[in-house]
Amino acid sequence: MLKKVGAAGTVAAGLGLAPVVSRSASLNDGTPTSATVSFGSWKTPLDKFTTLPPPSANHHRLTPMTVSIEAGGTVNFIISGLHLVEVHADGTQPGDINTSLLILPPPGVMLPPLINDPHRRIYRGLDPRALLPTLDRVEVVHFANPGTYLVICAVLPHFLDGQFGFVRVLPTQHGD
Ligand SMILES: [Cu+2]
Repeated sequence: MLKKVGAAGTVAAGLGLAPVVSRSASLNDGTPTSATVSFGSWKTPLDKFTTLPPPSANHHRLTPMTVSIEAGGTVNFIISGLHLVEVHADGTQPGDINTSLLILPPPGVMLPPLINDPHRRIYRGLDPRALLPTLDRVEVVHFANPGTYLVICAVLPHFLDGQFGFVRVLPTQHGD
């Protein structure tokens, strides 16, 4: 009996369980250090099992439109559909994006143009055209410094339809 308890204790110590609990408590000051954004979503009713959905089956929005995290935190973009995640530097507004700079699809290919404005762009995600037909994915972006960052979908018709939002990165509250 005593031998069994001792073995279990050894296993727990080896996994480092106690330090993990202690660390998460020290970071819990009320401001999230990560946030999740739904980057496009599938409308219902829909059956993706057998058919590649048409563009009209997707809701081209960021949900929520604005999230707040602490500096050093992350945003988990959960991407559903043919979208291209881009983050632009602190203070960029949607009107600053030059929508005349485009990557056009090859002749005869029925795909939308992609915005290609590198000005103040600090992150660009995977080219969704290369991912067809399996578009749904996650991209996690790290934000080191405070600021208000514009996030857009660089698929031209989506951006023009209002698929953008903001990440507010607040100064770190905890001391470590
Ligand atoms: Cu999009």
